[in-house]
Amino acid sequence: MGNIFSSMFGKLWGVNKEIRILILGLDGAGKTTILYKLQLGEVIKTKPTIGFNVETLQYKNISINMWDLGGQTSIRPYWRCYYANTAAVIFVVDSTDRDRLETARKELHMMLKEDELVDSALLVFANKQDQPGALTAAEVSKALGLVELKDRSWSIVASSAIKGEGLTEGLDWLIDVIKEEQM
Ligand SMILES: Nc1nc2c(ncn2[C@@H]2O[C@H](COP(=O)(O)OP(=O)(O)OP(=O)(O)O)[C@@H](O)[C@H]2O)c(=O)[nH]1
Ligand SMILES: [Mg+2]
Repeated sequence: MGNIFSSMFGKLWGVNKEIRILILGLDGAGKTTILYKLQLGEVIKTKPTIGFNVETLQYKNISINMWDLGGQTSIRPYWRCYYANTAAVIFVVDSTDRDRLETARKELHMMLKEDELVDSALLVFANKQDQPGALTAAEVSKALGLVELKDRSWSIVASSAIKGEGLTEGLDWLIDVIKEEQM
C-alpha cells in the first residue's frame, strides 16, 4: 500500500521523485566544480575526472542523481554508456576556450543525435564568466549552434562555478521543464 501511494505521489511530483541528470562537456570546462558547488556549496580543488563522479542532490522535493563524466578526448566515447533514462543533460562550456568551441559544438550535436537522449532537456552553462575575455552566453550559444536544435527544450545560462553564479538559476529552469514534460 505504502508503495502504491508513494508511487502515486511520486507521479504528482510530491516527495521521493528521483531523476537522473548528466553533466557533460569538454575537459576543464568546470563540470566537477559545478557538481560540488551545487552539492556542498563550496568550491573544491578538482583533478581531471577519469571515469565519473555521482552525487545525489535534494532539490525542490526531487532527488537528483547527478552524474559528472570525465571530458577528456579519450573518455568521451564512454559518455554514451550513461545515456539511458536521462531526464536532462547539463552541457558545460569554458567560455574563455575559444579554440575548442567548435569541438564542443560537434560533441554536443553528436550526443543529442542519440536515441536515448531524444526526450532529454538541455541546459548549457556558459561557464567561467568571472574570467576576462569570457564570451557571453549569446556568443557561446551562437558558436554551439543552439538555435538549430529542434523539438528540444533548451536554455543557456551564464555561470561562474567559482563564484556560484548562475548555477541555481539554471537548475531552477531545468527542474521546471522536467516537471512540465514528465507530468
Ligand atoms: N575561473 C574559473 N575557473 C573555473 C570555473 N569553473 C571551474 N574552474 C576551474 O577550471 C578547472 C577545471 O575544472 P573541473 O571542474 O575540474 O573541470 P571538468 O569539466 O570537471 O574537467 P574533466 O574532469 O577533465 O572533464 C579547475 O581549476 C577549476 O577550478 C569558473 O567558473 N571560473
Ligand atoms: Mg571533472
